[in-house]
Amino acid sequence: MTDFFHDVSTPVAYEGPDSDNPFAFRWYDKDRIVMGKSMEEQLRMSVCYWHSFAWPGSDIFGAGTFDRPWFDPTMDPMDAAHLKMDAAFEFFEKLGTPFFSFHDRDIAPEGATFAESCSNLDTMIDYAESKMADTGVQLLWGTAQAFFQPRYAAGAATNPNPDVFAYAAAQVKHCLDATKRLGGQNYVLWGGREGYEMLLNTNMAHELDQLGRFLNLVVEYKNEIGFDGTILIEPKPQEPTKHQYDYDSATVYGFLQHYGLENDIKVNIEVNHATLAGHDFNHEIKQAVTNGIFGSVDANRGDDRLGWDTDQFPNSVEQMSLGVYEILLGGGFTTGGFMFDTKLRRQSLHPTDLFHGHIGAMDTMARSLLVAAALIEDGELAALVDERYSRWGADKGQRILAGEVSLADLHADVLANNINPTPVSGQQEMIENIVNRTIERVR
Ligand code: XUL
Ligand code: CO
Repeated sequence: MTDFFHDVSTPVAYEGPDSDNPFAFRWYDKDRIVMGKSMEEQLRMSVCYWHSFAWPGSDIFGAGTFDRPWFDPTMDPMDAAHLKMDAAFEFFEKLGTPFFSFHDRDIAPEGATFAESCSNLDTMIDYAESKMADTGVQLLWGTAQAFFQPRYAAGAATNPNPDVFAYAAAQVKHCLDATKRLGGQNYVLWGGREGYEMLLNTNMAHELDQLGRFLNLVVEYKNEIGFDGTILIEPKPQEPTKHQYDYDSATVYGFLQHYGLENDIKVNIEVNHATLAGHDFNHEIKQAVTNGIFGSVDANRGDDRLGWDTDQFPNSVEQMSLGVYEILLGGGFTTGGFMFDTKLRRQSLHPTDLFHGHIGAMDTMARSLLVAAALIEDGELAALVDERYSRWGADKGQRILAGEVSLADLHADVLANNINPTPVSGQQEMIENIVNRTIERVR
């Protein structure tokens, strides 16, 4: 093990809510059983490689602020990649997350040719394999970075040039092989530039068909090689494109149905992508669970004042509890988990800031799990919902849903029986109070 994070000498431990040790968990007690599984198994938390180790602390107005030895431009890129991986695994192990996630280009530099890029990745996958064996850290998901390089400026799968489509397909094939080799539990596709910047130069119908074809190729290949993880699309409404085709969960579901993929691909929902799409996080979860395509979560948050994707660490127990509640109602994670697609803010340049960000986020998720589990175990909210729809259980409601009555039948019924429904309270404030009481109560 390296000692890049030498300020944190022991693995981060659980000390309970009364601890004020900044390097201890106050809520994440990994072996504590919550709704039949340990916290570790329920939350399946993952560190992301890109923001934590490959991003230098730059923003759209300013250069990198992070002083990490692997960013030294005079270093051989493969030596830098090894050094970065040493530090990354030191961090995963000290923090105690069971998983990590990566893009191909986060862990291995792009070479002068595609063949060299593949060989760089293969070398780093070998190294990751040995690191995983040594530490027990597992891979939640892998993904190909098909949006950074200038060749992808006009999209990857949706590029007007079929050679770019082919290049992206080749990159995804190689990365899917690598993900399988490392026992990855999922493979993610975030369509960073699969959208348009200008409608006037865009053949939308053609681009959608290209994307549908691309995803079918991925599913066919996944089956061919026997990858038993889940293929996930990560919806996002825009940024960097003006409009991204996989705008939100509902749009993705319609797209998957149109291209015959709704049983093969699920969604990786990112909290701040939901916000950017004008939705609440729990809405996106509910939408995906309802359509049977819920897969995994990129846990983060935005900033109320900034319009771009700031990817901050989650710190709202209320926001996360409402999301975890929907996840638990949907049966919990299977192959997915909470992946911290989170970056430090530019001024948080000390390596230990990475611990503070993740410790706070993991405690937020753990406490949210306790709140969500308490809401479910109390059953008060579920009982209110059941009661609210209970009249549909009677004969009239059942006949309507079964398609046994026509519009004219309903017209006749309302006239004949002088039906005049009176509204009932939705009890929204009372329900909000139940949530707040539960947040106050759980320990
Ligand atoms: C970008 C984003 C990506 C994906 C992986 O907004 O969320 O980091 O999670 O490509
Ligand atoms: Co993400």
